[in-house]
Amino acid sequence: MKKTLGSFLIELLESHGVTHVFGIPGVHNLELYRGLASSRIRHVTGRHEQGLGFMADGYARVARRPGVCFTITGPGLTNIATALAQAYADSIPMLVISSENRAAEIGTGRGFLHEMPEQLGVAARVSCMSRRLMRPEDLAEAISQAFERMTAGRPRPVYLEIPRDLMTADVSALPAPAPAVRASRPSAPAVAIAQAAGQLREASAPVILAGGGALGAVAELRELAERIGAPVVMTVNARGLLPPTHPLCVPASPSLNAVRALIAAADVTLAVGTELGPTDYDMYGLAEFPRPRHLIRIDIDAEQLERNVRAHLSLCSDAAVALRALLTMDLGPVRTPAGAARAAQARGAALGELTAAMRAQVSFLDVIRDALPTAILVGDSTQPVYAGNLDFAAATPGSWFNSATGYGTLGYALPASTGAGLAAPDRPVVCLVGDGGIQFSLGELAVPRDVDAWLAIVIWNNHGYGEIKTSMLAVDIDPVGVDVQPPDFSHLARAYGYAHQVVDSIESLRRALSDFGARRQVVVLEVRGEAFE
Ligand SMILES: Cc1ncc(C[n+]2csc(CCOP(=O)(O)OP(=O)(O)O)c2C)c(N)n1
Ligand SMILES: [Mg+2]
Repeated sequence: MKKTLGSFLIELLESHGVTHVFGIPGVHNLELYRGLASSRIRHVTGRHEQGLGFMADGYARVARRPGVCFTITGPGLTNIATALAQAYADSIPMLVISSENRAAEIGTGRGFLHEMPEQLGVAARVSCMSRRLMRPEDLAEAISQAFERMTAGRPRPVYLEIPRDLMTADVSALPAPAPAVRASRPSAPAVAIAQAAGQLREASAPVILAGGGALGAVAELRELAERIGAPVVMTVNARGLLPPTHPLCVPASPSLNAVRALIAAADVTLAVGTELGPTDYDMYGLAEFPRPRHLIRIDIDAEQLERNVRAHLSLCSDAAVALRALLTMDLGPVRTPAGAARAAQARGAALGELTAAMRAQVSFLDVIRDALPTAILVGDSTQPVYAGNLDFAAATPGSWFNSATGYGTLGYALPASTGAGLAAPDRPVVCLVGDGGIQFSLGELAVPRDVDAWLAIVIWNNHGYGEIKTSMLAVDIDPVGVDVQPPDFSHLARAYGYAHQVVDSIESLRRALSDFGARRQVVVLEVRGEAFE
């Protein structure tokens, strides 16, 4: 019986453990859908390709596996390019498989449907690998290569395009795909580990800076921190690595003076899986992050070790591999209590740096976390998310991520929260989005209903681009273009069959969350922003 390349692709994805594909079908990629309905893979249809990409991103962060998307030639690819760029900036593994015109049509400029110049080149700019399938017999190898690139080193998006005429090729004579092998992760040489261990053993006031790259090393990082008594400063993507009640937890931004003072006073600073990049370490672009007195960096990406802040000792390694090796070494006596006092001091001082409005917004987030301890909070670029990025203690690793950092795309939160929920179907998800940001991806409001999500869409409604208005006023620009009126969210919720509630006090927030937490549902909670200022 004939087996087409398209149906073979589905088999290959299954063999790599893919459970969900986020896609929008069209005539060009039709053949990718052959065999999908009878496979174990669940297809989730977005309403715009940017939404697909953000769903895959949210899915990948929570599942800790690549998110996979199917798009069409041309506009499908340009629409998803923003999500690719967001995933690239945040080191998220995502595989976008797109159609291309027939091999002989590509690059002719004749004006075929969806034809665009240099589709492959556009995708290459926002992915760590961009490849066109040239021969049907290369598919299994191409998919293996894609998964290797997404999982063996620094995770980043990968792009694969398949000319339409290849999709129908008969591949029934090709051998069955070999089982996927897990690539080994890079590790630092033993001598560098020994050096780092020696420096940590001698340290009397060490500090750890943890980034998203440490999320695969939760237990190891905690054990190391406790052994050497190091407060753990967590970037946005690392929040929750230590629970809020842990004595060494510093869930505050290294952009704050209090946290910088903690690091400045450290004799040894160990940075694990963190870019030391400006959106975490200098969130408001006020002053470059100062180089610590003695910096040890662990990063899986050799190039990243050269960026932002030069280390005194660099270890190119997977975080868990390096930390496990360090834990086998002599690190001196256990010194948790001394570090706990420094962590407590930094936490207190950090809170003191927030404005009253920001403190109110952090309390708002605390109420959400405490009412829904297992929830995943997915944020957009909106005021309470900025405040949280400065000083919010997430309950668990990976339960706080947003687009207010890094690439910073408005409209991320709604689709990303839907994807997050698909990866953790038994956990409630809270989408934190502004009235401006949600309008960037309103169409994706339909998807939570499609997938029977457990999602609270918390809209911070301040009737416009609040933070941008504040920024204009701060530099003496007469506000213009920022007082944009939102739609009536109660009508909008009704259009999709979701309940809608207004939240204008901590009590009404608690009530709404308790109802939401009691059963699987999608609710729209419209927050009157001014009530929390
Ligand atoms: C795609 C995109 N376009 C523009 C911006 C610039 N921008 C950042 S925040 C913001 C306003 C967002 O308004 P809203 O979601 O209501 O949040 P608020 O500041 O009012 O809390 C804008 C326009 C952006 N981050 N992303
Ligand atoms: Mg707003």
